[in-house]
Amino acid sequence: MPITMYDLAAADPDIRFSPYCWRTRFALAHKGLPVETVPWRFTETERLAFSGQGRVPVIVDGDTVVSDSWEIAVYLDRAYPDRPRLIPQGGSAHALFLNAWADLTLQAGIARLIVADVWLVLRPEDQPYFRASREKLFRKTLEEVVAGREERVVDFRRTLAPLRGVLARQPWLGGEAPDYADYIVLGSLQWPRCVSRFALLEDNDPVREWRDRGYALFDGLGAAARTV
Ligand SMILES: N[C@@H](CCC(=O)N[C@@H](CS)C(=O)NCC(=O)O)C(=O)O
Repeated sequence: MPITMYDLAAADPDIRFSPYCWRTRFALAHKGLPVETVPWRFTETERLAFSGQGRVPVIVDGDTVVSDSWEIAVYLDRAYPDRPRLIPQGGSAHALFLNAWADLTLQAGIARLIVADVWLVLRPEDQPYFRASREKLFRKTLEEVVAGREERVVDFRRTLAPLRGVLARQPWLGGEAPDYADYIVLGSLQWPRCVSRFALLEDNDPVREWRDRGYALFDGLGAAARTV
């Protein structure tokens, strides 16, 4: 039986844009596990009540329910030890650091450039919740948050220098082959790619070359994502 995954959707149910859900999509593909995704919207928290919390991704694997993308990756390695590992055995520090960096630094930087574009792709009934919750967080309107992004993106690109440093030495963040370290950051970068036409990365950026190689994995899973 395929694993079920609750996946954040835009008004267009085929636009799936959550960075965390993308991490899980790549993780399931890496494990070779079939998945059926269920579109979920921001205001449908009661539909996730069975998971004991209100955020996606959530996976249902037989009788097991797991939420939180990191916990899902850990679960998949534990439940499917014979399939390729996502996180090296006994060596989770590298991926755990990337997870925290992507959540707190990378995605915060991306949000300041594209958060108003997220609002645009949502269903009208989800827009008030998204605007109110994010404006409370930023203490500004969404439009004020993204103002001046054409100039500010230059500083954002500089913050990706550590990725470029690693990718100059090895083809994947995981080393010679991709692993969950790659899927964390590929997930974060899939979010702006799906909801916004704003050019986050320059064409000749090595991060972009790696990203496109990552999106070609698993028969082009990431490349095939519906974008605005
Ligand atoms: N730490 C969680 C974060 C999950 C999360 O924040 N998901 C967002 C979608 S990108 C969500 O469900 N947000 C609901 C909301 O903002 O109300 C993970 O890694 O899965």
